[in-house]
Amino acid sequence: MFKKILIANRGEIAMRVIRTCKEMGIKTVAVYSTADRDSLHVRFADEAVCIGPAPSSESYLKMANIIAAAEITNADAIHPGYGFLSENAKFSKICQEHEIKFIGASPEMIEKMGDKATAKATMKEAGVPCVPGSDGIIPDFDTCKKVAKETGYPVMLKASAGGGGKGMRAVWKEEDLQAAWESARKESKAAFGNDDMYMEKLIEEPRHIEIQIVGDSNGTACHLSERDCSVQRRHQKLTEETPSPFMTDELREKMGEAAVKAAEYIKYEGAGTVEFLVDKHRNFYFMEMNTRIQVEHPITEQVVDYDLIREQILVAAGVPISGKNYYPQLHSIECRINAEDPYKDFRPSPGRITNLHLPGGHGVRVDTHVYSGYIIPPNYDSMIAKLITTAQTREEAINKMKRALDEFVIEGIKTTVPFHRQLMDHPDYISGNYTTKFMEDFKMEDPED
Ligand code: MV4
Repeated sequence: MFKKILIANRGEIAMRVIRTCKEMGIKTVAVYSTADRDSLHVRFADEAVCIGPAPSSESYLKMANIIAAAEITNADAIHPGYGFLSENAKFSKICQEHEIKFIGASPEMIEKMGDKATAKATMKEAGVPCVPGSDGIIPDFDTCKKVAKETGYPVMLKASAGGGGKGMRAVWKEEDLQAAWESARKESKAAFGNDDMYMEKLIEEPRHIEIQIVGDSNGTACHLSERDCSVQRRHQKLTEETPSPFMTDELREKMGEAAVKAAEYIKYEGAGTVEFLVDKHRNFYFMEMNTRIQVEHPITEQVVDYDLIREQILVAAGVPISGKNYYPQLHSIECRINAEDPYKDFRPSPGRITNLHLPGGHGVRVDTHVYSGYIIPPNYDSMIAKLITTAQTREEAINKMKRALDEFVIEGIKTTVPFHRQLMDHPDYISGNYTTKFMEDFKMEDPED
């Protein structure tokens, strides 16, 4: 087993990893930028190393500084958390070269799944259902026109290097195709330095349902059921739940089996997520695979009673998994609490937290790094806490969430707490009848009106 793990991240996920390491008797090393000098992960780790100034590009993304921090502290593994270097093939490779275990995917795996056209082709080969469309990358506009006609409008143009919706265009008729083709390529080139495009049939009003998987070094994989992440705004998830209100036992069996097949086909090692689009007829299609621990992992932990960070560490150390799948025994909901003003188009609201009271009690989990007096720097992600409630039924989990949101006191900055409180009263949320389009129609009710 590892003796010392360096956590190449900040915020709540750094705290999350430190907690599990402590429980496993593993020493921890925090890294921090000068903006995070007073962060809790710095205080709670056994050692801490400053890796640069506030901008991520000069600290949390600076590979040489992180490797140097691991070497001077004698860390034998690096946990990258999510974001930053967690899906960086070059960093995974550099860790290998320095004989430091990267607790994440191999460079080859990251490359294969990072390129969306390659990922899709691989999944198709594995027998995982994929959205009909082009056979890989489209070489030119004439081919694009031909493929669109064969696929049938509406279609979705997607950047192979894409993610987060960048370089993606829905096209409803042939006369709009050329403009979409050109602007999507331009956007992709600017964002990723690559303008390879592929095409799919457009799935209208889909749900985003993902399956958590774990694979070991023997090539065995299992799934831990689904998370419904359909409540998103500009490709940012706001809340997630498990089980999905749209799920049936039969669909879970089919999607779980597809995800395990995907993981075993590529000999996936570690924790990963297979994302699917699910249409109104409950057809499901492979969308992307994430080769990291995800923000929303706690809801899965709550309903299957399983520490995913512990499992990542065990699998990275070569411990085999049992291979059995896990099914939800409870219902769990996560609300992402962001330092944003939901009344002002969710604009960032960094600054000092002048007063804080966190909710608690039975079935309430708060994963956070903030405290009263903490200053939220403007340089990073705006998520400051994850509020997770767990109960026997969905209705109870919603009631618990309402109670916990009402208890949540945070002063000095604006947060998304009022948004979540209104969401929990929305008829379409309560009925479970929501899709990825939900937020397009959502309007905050102003308490002043
Ligand atoms: C789609 C789609 C509809 N049809 N593909 C969005 C992120 C990107 N990685 C894939 N995305 C989508 N792909 C086809 N063929 C709709 C989306 C999509 C979406 C997916 C999941 C969650 C939120 C979304 C919001 C807008 C569009």
